[in-house]
Amino acid sequence: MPYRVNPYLITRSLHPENQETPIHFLRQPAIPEEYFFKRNHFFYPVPGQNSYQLQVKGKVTKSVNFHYDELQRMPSRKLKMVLECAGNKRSKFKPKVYGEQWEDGAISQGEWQGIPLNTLLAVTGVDPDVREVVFEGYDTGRRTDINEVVPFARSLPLQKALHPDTLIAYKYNGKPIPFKHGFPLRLIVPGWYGMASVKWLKTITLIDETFKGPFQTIDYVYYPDENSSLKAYPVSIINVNSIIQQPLDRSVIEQDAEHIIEGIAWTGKGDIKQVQVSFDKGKVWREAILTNTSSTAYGWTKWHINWKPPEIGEYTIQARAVDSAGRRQPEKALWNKKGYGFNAVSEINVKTE
Ligand code: MTE
Ligand code: MO
Repeated sequence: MPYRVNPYLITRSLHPENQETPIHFLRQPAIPEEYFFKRNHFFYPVPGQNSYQLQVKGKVTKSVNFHYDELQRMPSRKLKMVLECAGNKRSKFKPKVYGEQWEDGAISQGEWQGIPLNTLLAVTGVDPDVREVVFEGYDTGRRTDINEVVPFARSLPLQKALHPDTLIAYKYNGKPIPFKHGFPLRLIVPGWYGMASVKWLKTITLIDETFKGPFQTIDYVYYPDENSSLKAYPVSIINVNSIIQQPLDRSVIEQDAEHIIEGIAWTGKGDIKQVQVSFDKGKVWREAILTNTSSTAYGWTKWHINWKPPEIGEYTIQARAVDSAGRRQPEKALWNKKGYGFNAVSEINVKTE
């Protein structure tokens, strides 16, 4: 099948295909397919057919195969949400870490439509001893670290799986999900980093133990510094974070003019309450104006602030977001071996003349 390749995305790896979005394209509230970043651990699977079925099995009263067509007739929900890779901004860690060197663009936002997973689990029944729900995709490949061929599979704690916003999605921005983003069915877990939202869903299995797949126990774990007293723990909720989209980093701008500094901010916990901007390396923080704050439960918030550079010279512009859970972007991100969750204060440099 021929797929269109968008020349404006930045390729971090060709096979599997990993591409990020230049941040100036992240301005619409619903990002179209051609500007949607791609993160794949394996080659693309064989595309699903319309006769496609989703099997729900394991510790259930009865296993059920749900047909793609039947799913579309069940009561659905629509959610506009940020999908961000846990490795977004990895290239900014110091010291550097291994893995795709994402800059700021492994993030997107769009509207997903699907059936709450709890609707399907009400049909199958859930055994009382269930602890986790495992989601397996159609894509498989050899992991050289464990020398095994495995599918991409992830689990959720039962409580998160039952949350009404955890969806089995079949539409993106009002159309069937683009193949590279999970057609025909994709799990959608708002508020969690992207690895939780399993594409090309094949099976759902309820288990009474903790899932030990490599994408759960080797990858997507915060391994802090060797010397640190912090213990390794799994990657889940999106950190509070932001980007400065205008001006772009290392721009040369006019001194004797009013500039609009703008960007987006997002979080996996509550919503964005505040964005502060500094033009003097953190001595003074000014409040940015937030727009579209309502309607953004899982979406990003746009912010802007006006600025007239006081003199000719070089400036560092910094932005830090605060969420309704009271979390704020830290001065220094928590360094971890695999480079997840980078959310230090956002920073660009400009020169005025
Ligand atoms: N699902 C499958 N089946 N295979 C994958 O490799 N990658 C995950 C997640 N779901 C992945 C997957 C990761 S790490 C991210 S960040 C998102 O999908 C990326 O979604 P996208 O490619 O639609 O942007
Ligand atoms: Mo990811």
